[in-house]
This record gives sequence, structure tokens and C-alpha cells, in this order.
Amino acid sequence: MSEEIIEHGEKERLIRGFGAMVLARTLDNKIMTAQRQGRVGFFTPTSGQEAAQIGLSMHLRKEDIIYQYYRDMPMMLHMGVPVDIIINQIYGNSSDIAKGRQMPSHLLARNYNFMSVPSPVATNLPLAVGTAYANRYLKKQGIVVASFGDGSSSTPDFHAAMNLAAVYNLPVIFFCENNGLAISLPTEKQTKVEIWKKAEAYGMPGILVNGSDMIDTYEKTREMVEYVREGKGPVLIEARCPRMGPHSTSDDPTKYLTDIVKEGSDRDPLVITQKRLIEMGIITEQVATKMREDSQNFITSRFDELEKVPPPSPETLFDDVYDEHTWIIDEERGDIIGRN
Ligand SMILES: Cc1ncc(C[n+]2csc(CCOP(=O)(O)OP(=O)(O)O)c2C)c(N)n1
Repeated sequence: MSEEIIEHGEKERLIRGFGAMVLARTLDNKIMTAQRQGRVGFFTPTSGQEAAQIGLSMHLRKEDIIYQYYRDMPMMLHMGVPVDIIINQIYGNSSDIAKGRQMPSHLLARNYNFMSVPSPVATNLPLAVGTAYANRYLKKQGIVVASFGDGSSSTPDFHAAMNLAAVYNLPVIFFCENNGLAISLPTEKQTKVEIWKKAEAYGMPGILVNGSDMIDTYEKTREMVEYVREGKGPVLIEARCPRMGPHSTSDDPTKYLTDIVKEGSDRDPLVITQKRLIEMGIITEQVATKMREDSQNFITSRFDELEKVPPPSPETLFDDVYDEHTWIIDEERGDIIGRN
């Protein structure tokens, strides 16, 4: 299988994918540290889920639309969303495309087809289905990806979205990043059936992949992506990718999780993927070390630089509420910036 990949001239793609994994991990660690230093407010770390996201997104194209969830920063980086767009949102500063108004860590990048992350989990799934329906009606190219965690599969929105997508044969990839927990609740305490198996109940194919291995995910999801692209209907992919840290910067995982995957251990997706790439002769140990150093320097410099960007000015709070300001808005705005 792996030799097949090299023969197809996909070396560059694998290197790029691994590079995005390294970059994402570096940024993730940087944001976590900065949050502990009081420099940013809140974050939902992505460590442990890089290989799953990037393994899938290696099949995606620019025209595809992603309804991501709050742990998909690695996928965004891999799909070309500039680091600055992400860091500005993390700071919620005046260069933030969401103007500092979005819930922290709920990223968006509309120009890169990444929709805004909603806080109520799984509400992105029906939106993805609606978008796929609209795209087909408008004869637009591209497929839609909707990602979510294992806990989100217990919501009514998951079932409604899966059902509707299947009934209408819509081009949607339901991508479950099963990190084993919904905050502190283990997967086995919220569902009796493995998540990928639920596909059958709705009449779509479902598969399970090792989401800790970028190459495994890439190879095993290929057929599923092709199936959706060919207009055959939706699919459900479950990628197992154990969480490596807290749910968010607001909880202490040692209170509920004894088996944490440690960074640098042989269960760390970066270690697993790096080892495989070295074995395949695609990169060397030295190349991997250089990638990590370059990422570290790049992220540190962008993070420190963008910290200097001032917060949005208070009067911008009233922009975009209505097309034309009402007298109430003008009055409230006047209370903040001073009346004439
Ligand atoms: C509809 C809804 N219910 C509950 C919550 C509170 N909540 C926020 S994150 C979360 C855990 C979701 O777990 P999962 O879908 O497995 O994603 P993970 O955080 O593990 O990546 C919960 C329950 C919410 N945001 N929305």
C-alpha cells in the first residue's frame, strides 16, 4: 500500500501533510502556553487529532466546503489557511476576521471555505447537509465535509443530518474525530455501538480508520472521498485519535483521564507518522528535526508579532448588526464613543 503511494508520485503530498502536522502541534503548544501566561483567553487544544484531520484533508480540493468543529485548526493549516488568520482570531484582535466577537477558539476562514464553528456541538452537521443540497441545486462543484467529536454523535442534529443526507444522496463526508471523550465522559458511556457502524442504519457506507496515523487515514479514506465525489451519496468516517490534553484550557484532565497519550511517546500521532515516513524513505530524522525547528521559530515570531495588534475599538461592536443603524443603535453607540 505505502509503496503504491510513492509510485503515484505523492511524496510531496505526504511531506506537506506531515509539515502541517508539525506546524499545528507547534501552534497548539504555543497557544496553550500563552493561555497559561494570561496572554490569550480560552482554547480547545487539537493535539492528538492532527493525523486524522490531515490524512483526510489530503484528498480535499479548494472548492470543497468544510463545516469544521473547534478542534480542526490542523486541517485549516493544511488546507492553506494562513497562520496569521488563526493567531489573530486566537487573540481576538482588530485584525481578526471575526472582529473579536466570536467565541475564542471557534475559528473560521470563509475565503478558504472553512465555515464558522458553532458552539452548540453538531449544529454544523445540518448546515453542511443544507449546503450540499444547495450546491447540487446550483450545480456547483465540490463536496462538503462536516467534522465532529464522538460526543456530538449523541445529539439529535447528528441523526437528522445523517438521515437527510442519505435520503437525498447528498455529497457529504461525516467525519467523526473520536478522541475517546466528550469533556470527561468516555465514548463507551454514551453509545453502545461503535460510531462508524451507525452509518448502516441510515443507508450509507461507514469505515473506521486509525486517526493517529496520517498515512493510514489517507489511504483508507481515499475510496470514501471518491464515492462522495462521484455523487453516490454521503459517507461516515470514524477516526480514532485519543486526546492528548485537556478538553479545553478550563479543565484538568488528570481528574478523569489516567491514560493520557504523552507528547513524544510512541502513541503520539507525530511520532507514529514520522516513523512511517522515515521507514518509507520519504524523510530523514534530520529533515523532521529541521521541520520542528523551523516551525518553532516561525510560530514564535508570528505569535509575538501579532500580540502587538491592538484589540478592536469598542465602537465597532455596533457594525454589521443592521444594514442601516437604528436610533437605538446610534444612542447606544453614542454612550460608548461619546455623543455629538
Ligand atoms: C448541544 C451542546 N451540548 C452540550 C455542549 C457542551 N459541550 C461543549 S464541548 C462538549 C463535548 C463534546 O464532545 P465531542 O463531540 O466528543 O468533541 P470533543 O470535545 O471531544 O472533541 C460538550 C458536551 C455544547 N456545546 N453543545
